[in-house]
Amino acid sequence: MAIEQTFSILKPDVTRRNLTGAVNAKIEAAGLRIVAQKRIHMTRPQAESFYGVHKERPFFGELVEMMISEPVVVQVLRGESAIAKYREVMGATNPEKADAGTIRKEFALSMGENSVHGSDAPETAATEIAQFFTESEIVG
Ligand code: RTP
Ligand code: MG
Repeated sequence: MAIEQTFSILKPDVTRRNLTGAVNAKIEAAGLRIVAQKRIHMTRPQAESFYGVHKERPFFGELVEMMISEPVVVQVLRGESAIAKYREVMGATNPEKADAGTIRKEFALSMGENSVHGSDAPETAATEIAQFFTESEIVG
């Protein structure tokens, strides 16, 4: 198995409820290392471009409004099979369907306010990381 990097966002419902540390504890307990992290307030163009793949979906407007409503924490996570492992730790998109012990089961409020984002493939991980971090900001 290979060491990978994945891109993570702690969404506004996490920062608003002061759950950054609680979510990070789950990430670290899963063996993923936080090798870059910053708190930002996403701009509308940033959010629209980040979720561009969903721009024709009915929930797109609501999704963008939610992502720019409060600060977020953007991260790079590193570890063995980090992309798949983080998706496992996150749980299903719909928190009602998420497995016990996952971040979304424990913290998510709804399908939209579902606490975290994680890249779904190596290609998207690389583009998403490059959208928010320079090489020198990632410290292994
Ligand atoms: P993400 O991209 O944020 O990691 O989440 P995901 O892969 O599990 O889910 P995806 O299908 O890519 O959807 C992106 C985000 O859009 C919001 N969403 N709302 N109201 C709805 O029906 C709905 N469906 C999706 C969620 O915030 C989801 O994480
Ligand atoms: Mg997705």
